[in-house]
Amino acid sequence: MIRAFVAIDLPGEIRARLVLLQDLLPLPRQVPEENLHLTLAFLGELAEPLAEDVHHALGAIRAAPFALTLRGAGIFGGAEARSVHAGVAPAPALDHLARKVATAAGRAGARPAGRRFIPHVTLARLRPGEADPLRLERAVAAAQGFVAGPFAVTAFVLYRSHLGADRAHHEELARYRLG
Ligand code: 2AM
Repeated sequence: MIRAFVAIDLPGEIRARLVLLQDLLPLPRQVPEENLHLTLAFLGELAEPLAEDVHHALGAIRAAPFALTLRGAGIFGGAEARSVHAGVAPAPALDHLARKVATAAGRAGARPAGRRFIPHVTLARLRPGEADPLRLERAVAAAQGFVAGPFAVTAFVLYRSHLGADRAHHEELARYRLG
């Protein structure tokens, strides 16, 4: 089985900015720089023939390149913070691409996670009770001025996630060019 997701990988200079943002926040641990990405769809565990079908469906997507800007920061999970992320400035082209990816993967037979698409780049995942909520909220509020980009999105990627003891390894399976 292949644990798969579709994402936009980020240019090196954008990742470097995200690392600076991570360092400004009181995070018990950080998503490693090489794992920073913007998820378009999480596909879960796919049998290999299905992964092959999904690959062909993703390859048939036609969309133009677009510009993206990362902006601000946020917390998922409310009072019980689960993760901290960088936000994304509104980008209809990104929403369209995420929809096309979910539709293509769904038609190929995968079941993309049905949760609403809230574009973000996860900076840290937290264990229950690990974060000092007030301190974290203050730091995230102080980071609202964060901006990185705009940068050009010219491709999206099908990744295989290998879960490690303390960090995941994301293997690029295929890259699909836009335009
Ligand atoms: P996240 O950044 O919000 O955690 C690889 O695991 C990617 O798929 C992550 O970026 C993760 O999003 C996303 N993802 C979405 N739903 C998921 C799920 N149910 N389990 C694991 N990862 C999920």
